[in-house]
Amino acid sequence: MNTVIDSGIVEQHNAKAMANLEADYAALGGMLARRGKDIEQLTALAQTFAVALPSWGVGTGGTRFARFPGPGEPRNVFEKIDDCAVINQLTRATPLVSLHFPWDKPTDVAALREYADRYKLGFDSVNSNTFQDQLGQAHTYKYGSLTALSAESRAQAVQHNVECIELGRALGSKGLTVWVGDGANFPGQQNLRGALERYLDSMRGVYAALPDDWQVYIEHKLFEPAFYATTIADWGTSFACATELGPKAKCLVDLGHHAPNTNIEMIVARLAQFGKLGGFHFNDSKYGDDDLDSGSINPFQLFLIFNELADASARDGEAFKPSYMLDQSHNVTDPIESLMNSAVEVQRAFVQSALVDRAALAQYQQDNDVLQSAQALKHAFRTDVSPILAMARLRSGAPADPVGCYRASGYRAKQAELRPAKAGASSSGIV
Ligand code: PSV
Ligand code: MN
Ligand code: MN
Repeated sequence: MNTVIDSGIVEQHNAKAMANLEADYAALGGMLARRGKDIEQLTALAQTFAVALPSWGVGTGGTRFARFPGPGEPRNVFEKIDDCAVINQLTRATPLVSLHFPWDKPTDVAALREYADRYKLGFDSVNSNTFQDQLGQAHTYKYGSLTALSAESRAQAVQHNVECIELGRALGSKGLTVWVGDGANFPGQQNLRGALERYLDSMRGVYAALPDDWQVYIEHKLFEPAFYATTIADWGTSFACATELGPKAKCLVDLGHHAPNTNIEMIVARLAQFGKLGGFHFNDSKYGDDDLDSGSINPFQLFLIFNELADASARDGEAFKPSYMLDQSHNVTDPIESLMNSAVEVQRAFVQSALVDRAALAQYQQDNDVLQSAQALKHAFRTDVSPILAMARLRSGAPADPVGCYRASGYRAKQAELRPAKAGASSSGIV
């Protein structure tokens, strides 16, 4: 397998970190043993964790106002794969990449698959894009895509999704994520029911093109760019559409796509209960679809979501397998560092959720012992599982501290030389 960072650098880093890590691991192991938890089992569990990387996340993001490019940004999908390979090499938690079309549409699909394969990277669900007009496109999406009144725009949007499936198939992916920004900016602009009828009609065309072993993920979002009424605004609409379409259609929960203070973990519980939880776009937010790093604002919410996932797993076993992906925008940090950190934060919530004493919690609930029920969750959340995560990485050939090792490797500085900024790239541009 090809690696981007010299494995000697990782070994050197771990040699320095080993003594402290072993001490911390032994201390945590002892504490967990007194709680009836086997640290070795938890470390093995941590090693199974995987969250997919968004191809668009390795470039510096932007806001509606400006974009401030960083040094050594990837200039094409192959360079994006290189950066994703770094993240996976240093975390061993991100073996799949999720591509967005046409942003990252390869001219040679087989070559891209082979290129990724050399790093042992695979492809997660592919994402369609009918929220922008592309150069030379025949029909505009200005007034909607899958919901447009224009039959031509709708047909074009369906066709684009079908092409995404074809591309994804050639890449070995098994799912299509559909997010549309369709909706209305003003009351009266749209017949609300009519728009959803057209959406469903279009999605039936997309659904019909799905291979047998594929799923389509419907991603809801409260608002933006439609500021009055978004067609697929909430999980209820998403659930109704996924149910209408059939068993291959599931709902995708992007953490940033809800009103502030929404109880997202309850949405997760509901979708899991009815077999429609397809997957996640992890990120964090304070106000809206901020796309901040996972776990950076509200790590307790992330933990509570994983607590519901652990409950669903305990109930449904192997059959319960939602797909995990990061969907973030990195405006002021090195995207590689943010993505590594975020993967680790999601993995942290996963491991913490395994610390919940489910039998004790069930008994507290049975006894209406409200205080202890809440404490059962807090106890798990407050446990610092960092030594487990570091040891899991180490055993999988990754560094104890991914960001520290990445900085020591000088990868970014090297890329800044190899990938010179395009002329004018430092001026701000709307993304
Ligand atoms: C929309 O806000 C979204 O979350 C969807 O997943 C898009 O495909 C993605 O962001 C990338 O812009
Ligand atoms: Mn998303
Ligand atoms: Mn979003």
